[in-house]
Amino acid sequence: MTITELAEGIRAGKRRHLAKAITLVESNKDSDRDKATQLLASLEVVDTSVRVGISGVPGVGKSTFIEALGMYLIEKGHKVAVLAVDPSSPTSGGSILGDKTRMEALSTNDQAFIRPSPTSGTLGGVTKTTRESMLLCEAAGFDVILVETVGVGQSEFEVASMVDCFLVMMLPGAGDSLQGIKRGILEITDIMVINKADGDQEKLALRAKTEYEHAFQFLQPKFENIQVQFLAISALERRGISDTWNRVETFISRLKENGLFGSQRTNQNLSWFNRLTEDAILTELWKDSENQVRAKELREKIEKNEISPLAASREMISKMQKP
Ligand SMILES: Nc1nc2c(ncn2[C@@H]2O[C@H](COP(=O)(O)OP(=O)(O)OP(=O)(O)O)[C@@H](O)[C@H]2O)c(=O)[nH]1
Ligand SMILES: [Mg+2]
Repeated sequence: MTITELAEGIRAGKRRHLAKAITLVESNKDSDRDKATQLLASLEVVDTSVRVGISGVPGVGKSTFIEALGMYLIEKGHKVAVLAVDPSSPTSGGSILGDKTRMEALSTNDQAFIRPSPTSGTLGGVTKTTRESMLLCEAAGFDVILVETVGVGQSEFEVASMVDCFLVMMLPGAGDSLQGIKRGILEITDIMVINKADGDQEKLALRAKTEYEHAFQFLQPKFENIQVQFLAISALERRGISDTWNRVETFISRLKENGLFGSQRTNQNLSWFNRLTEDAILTELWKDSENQVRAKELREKIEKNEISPLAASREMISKMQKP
């Protein structure tokens, strides 16, 4: 399939073309990177979408929630793309395939598009191509992009840096203390959803919600004038789904009213440009065999304590072959 055909298919909202294009974007081959760049350049930038990150520990109910939210949004006339970023799964789509049972309706609905992350361990991490995939989904007419992450390593922070709104899912009971929360998560949270507020756990969930609300009072807000939202829901019983979406929309409106929606996206683009460029420079430098040999020699000297890491690095830099 040519780039033009791919682009036409995407513009027409064809999921098969979208899937192929994402595969192209995910490829590490130089020639594919060129084609991907060409494809992205030929597509119109659509900036009317809403990008939402959804994170939480395994088992919190992300997939159940996304199935419910996705179907709710489709009923409202939206087209929903789900991009899953899962550094814990060693094979491509390991967990999302198992997830198909939990996203049964969504995975077979033609207004939805679900895509697992590429195999972990690729250069630049699992989120390396998620941004480009997101742009492709938007060009294909998907106006709500949900990026799901289980939150291992840096993935939560990476996802938070590519979405408009970051939603964190919590289990009831975990609110007893804030110690269970990974450092830095609170600072990137826009909406906190305590899931499984049903049956025996409903009271616990409501209490957790209050506790988190109190804890957040002492934190510096991410955006001035925009409060973090808290709610307790049951993804399984589909309670609180529309309420959650209303909070997302309210959050997005507040961003827009304060001129922050566009500036956040611009800042994200700028830091993404920096990351891509730095990665590319490093790749180019390490392609040079002289650089490789010199680094190897210096490493051996460090092992024998013949040179300090600082001195070695200065020597490396001073004699570096530039691409
Ligand atoms: N009681 C109750 N159970 C829920 C709720 N949401 C999800 N579950 C259950 O919790 C389990 C895990 O749900 P998933 O949706 O697979 O959770 P996940 O966060 O996607 O998990 P990973 O993909 O492993 O990270 C399943 O057995 C769900 O049925 C809820 O609102 N209430
Ligand atoms: Mg899941």
